Amino acid sequence: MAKNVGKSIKRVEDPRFLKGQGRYVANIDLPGMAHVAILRSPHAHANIKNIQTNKATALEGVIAVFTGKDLVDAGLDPLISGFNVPEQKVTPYYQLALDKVRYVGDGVAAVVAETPYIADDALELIEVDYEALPVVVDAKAAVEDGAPQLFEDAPNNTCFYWPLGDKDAMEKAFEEADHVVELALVNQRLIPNAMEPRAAAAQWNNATEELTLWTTSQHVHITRVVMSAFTLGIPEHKLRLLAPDVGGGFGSKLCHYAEEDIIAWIARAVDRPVKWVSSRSEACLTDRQGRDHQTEVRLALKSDGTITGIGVKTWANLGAYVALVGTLIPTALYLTSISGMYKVPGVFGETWGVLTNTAPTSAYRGAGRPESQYLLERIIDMAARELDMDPIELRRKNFIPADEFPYQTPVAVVYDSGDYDKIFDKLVEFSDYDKLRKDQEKAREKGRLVGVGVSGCLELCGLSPSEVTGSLGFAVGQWEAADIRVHPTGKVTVHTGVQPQGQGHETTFAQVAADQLGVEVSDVDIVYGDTAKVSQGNGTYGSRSAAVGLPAIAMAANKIRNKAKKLAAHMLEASEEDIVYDQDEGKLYVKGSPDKSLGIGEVSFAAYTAHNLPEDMEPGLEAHAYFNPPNFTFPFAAHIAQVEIDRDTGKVTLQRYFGVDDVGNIINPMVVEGQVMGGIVQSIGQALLEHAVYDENGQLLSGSLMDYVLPRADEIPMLELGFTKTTSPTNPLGVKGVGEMGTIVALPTIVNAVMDALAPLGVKHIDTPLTPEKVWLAMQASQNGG
Ligand code: MCN
Repeated sequence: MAKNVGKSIKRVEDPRFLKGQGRYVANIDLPGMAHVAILRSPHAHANIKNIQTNKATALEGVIAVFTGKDLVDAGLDPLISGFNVPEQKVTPYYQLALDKVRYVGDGVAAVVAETPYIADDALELIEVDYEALPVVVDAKAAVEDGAPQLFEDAPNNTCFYWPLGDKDAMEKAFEEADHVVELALVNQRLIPNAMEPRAAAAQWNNATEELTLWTTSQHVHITRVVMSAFTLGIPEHKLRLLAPDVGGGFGSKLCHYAEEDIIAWIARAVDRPVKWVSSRSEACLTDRQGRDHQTEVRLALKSDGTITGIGVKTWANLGAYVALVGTLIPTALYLTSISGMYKVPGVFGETWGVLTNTAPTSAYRGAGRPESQYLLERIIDMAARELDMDPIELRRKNFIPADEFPYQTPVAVVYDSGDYDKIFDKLVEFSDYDKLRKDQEKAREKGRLVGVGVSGCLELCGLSPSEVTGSLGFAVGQWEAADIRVHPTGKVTVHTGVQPQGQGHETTFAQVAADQLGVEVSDVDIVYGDTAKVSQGNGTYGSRSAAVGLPAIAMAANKIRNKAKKLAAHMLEASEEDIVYDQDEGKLYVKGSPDKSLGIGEVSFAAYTAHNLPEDMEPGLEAHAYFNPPNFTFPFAAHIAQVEIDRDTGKVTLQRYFGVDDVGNIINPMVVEGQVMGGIVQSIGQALLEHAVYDENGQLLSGSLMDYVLPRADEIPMLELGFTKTTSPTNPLGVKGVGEMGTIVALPTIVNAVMDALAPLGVKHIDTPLTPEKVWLAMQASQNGG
């Protein structure tokens, strides 16, 4: 029985956050620090004919003003695409626009001044002569002939086309189907809205020619490679990146942003520390946004409900430029899970990646997988209604049987492990599904619009196997690294290449390290997010930290244990094979003689004093490990929502919510529940409230939190959660990721519930967000025969 793993230990990081002692990039204040503000394009599409910066430069307190040309002249190369789809078009993304702006918010010039206020004032003195061009914001409209063109080298604004699966098998399934269900849906654009807006601060050391950049990033090592090898050209060993406390990322900080290059370059150019902090409105305009898919999905079934084919066509809006992983999301993270939990022979999907005059899109919690599971779980629900089957029954009929894992899907990936009947059994029991249905009947008899929505989902996560991700198009490896240093006194420092933005790594990682080494959680310090301290890593996204980061720690701990055993054997004059490393008690003893024992601290002290080491043993007790797993992990979930709709206003009230998740072995149940809850709440936002709306001129209409509606505590019902456990064979800890599960499953669950409530009125589908206005209009249209 593990001492710490599996326990709901309170998060050790929380006291500092609760006391306001977190250290964020915006808090960094260095002697002589200057401040940067960035001029943003007010046009969605325009040629830049001229930029006059003289008046801004002349303002008292302004240190310098730079344009895109200055950066290019100084040798800065454009941002890169870190994932490359075959035949992906090259569409240069300059840190500051050169001759053309392509979305409202595109950077045009940067002002450096003594204070942030002077920098902001100076922005108004920069005169830009724009020649406005026609605008396109909708992905399907952008691929039409005659649509405004963003880049000459990307005809019809099509950056790539990516097919996956067996087209012939899919077509055969539809030819032979008894029943075909079709749905066109929009997965609307979202703004991630991390609580901490992005920021960057940089310091150049003229003497050592080293540059330090503090940045709100989910992956400092990847950003360092990109800045060193591709954009800025400062050698990797002279470039130190730090992400101190990061206040939420949700995928939006999984990117290398223009501002990171701009701030780093300016610090060197003016030879002063500089800082840029985004405002909330600037964040709405320029943070990477999520989703924005237009999809046509078809499902082929036999009359008994057996699903035989899935066909998917998606136009994915990439925005104006390809973000670092912008093309990864609607391809390898999307089409690889379009058959979900189901055994379907004919599966084929295709994505067109489309450039439009909107902010670039990229990862947002779930990133590609909420999109795939939403279309699948929606159309399965529609099929159940059309075949007059219970939605759980139809799903059960098509699950991949538990004894068929590992399971090769028709869309490239192999599922590691799963038991989908088991999770639905638990959900049915846990939610008292039969009673929910009976209560619904009674409510319907009284004329109330009550709906019960069901959804399953699975997630490809634990982004890892480097051979696979490389073959898919990733530019970097996806292993993880860990370093353990046992200090002479037995206290432990763990360096990990992943880095939290709120996921509680300081606690859960310490739980694993403590158990692995037989020390207390309070004796372990988890260090992350600093390239000078952590030698290598790939950061946090794709729910990979537990499944890829923790095994690296376990592997390094194993090396430590082995060395400690060897040393203890020498100290106790026993043979190495007879030494027991007791991880519960934190001691090493001779088998059969527990009184002949040494504490971990005694062994590590001996390792460092090195007065009496075995022959060939080096002093010290530290180890390094890389973990490159053989496969992704595939956690899964089954959720139910109960909603009621107000007939007069169309307002949806979420009344009850049940979720059962399977994330393999759980390190910290409280953290895991928190992750699932946070994820569900984000999808309540997508289902009912949030939408990044651009008008036809490319102006962002929901550019502030007055217009972009986030869910609030009073709209969230009690989230009743349970778990099943199907361990993953892909890592020694048997864990699967959890960080995105709630987000992936909750959207179809809630939308299915709303459509279930509206079914008696004949409403089949409404695109999210299901605002009162949209629901009410759909109700009116159906009552008027529309
Ligand atoms: N964990 C566990 N047992 C498991 C799996 C995970 O105890 N079987 C713990 C882990 O040790 C970790 C946490 O749960 O403390 C989440 O682990 P994991 O699922 O590996 O996800 P990551 O740590 O890699 O986090 C990434 C994931 C993603 S992709 C997004 S987006 C996201 C999310 O996590 N963004 C978040 N959760 C977030 N939570 C907060 N507060 N803020 C964000 O920006």
